[in-house]
Amino acid sequence: MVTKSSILGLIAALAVVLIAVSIVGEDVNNQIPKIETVSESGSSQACVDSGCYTPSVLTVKSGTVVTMTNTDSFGIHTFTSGTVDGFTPQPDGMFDSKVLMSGDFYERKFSQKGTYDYYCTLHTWMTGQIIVE
Ligand SMILES: [Cu+2]
Repeated sequence: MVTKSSILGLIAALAVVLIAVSIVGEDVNNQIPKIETVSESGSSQACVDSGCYTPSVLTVKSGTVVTMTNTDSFGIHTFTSGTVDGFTPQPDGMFDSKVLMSGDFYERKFSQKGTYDYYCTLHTWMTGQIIVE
């Protein structure tokens, strides 16, 4: 039997689902602002296709502080802004973590919208991108 209260209950349940969907949708544009290095990314180029940084493309909103951590216990790495032409680094001077020992991290706030390429100065096959929206 359909009662007035069961219909109200159904509407309430639907509202909860819609709110949950909208929160999940928001999270897509609001990734956790951290980037890590892939294990052993410095000792071989096996990571190139899947990404030597993870995520290899990070999208954040302007004003976000991004934490870049060397989680690779097998090597030292950098997060240096710029591009790599062949194996020749072309730093653009926007940011540079300098050498990070395993476990070390570097933080930078991204206030300006744009696309920021970066690479590892020690292993120039390691490249990534930060997109600030
Ligand atoms: Cu490296």
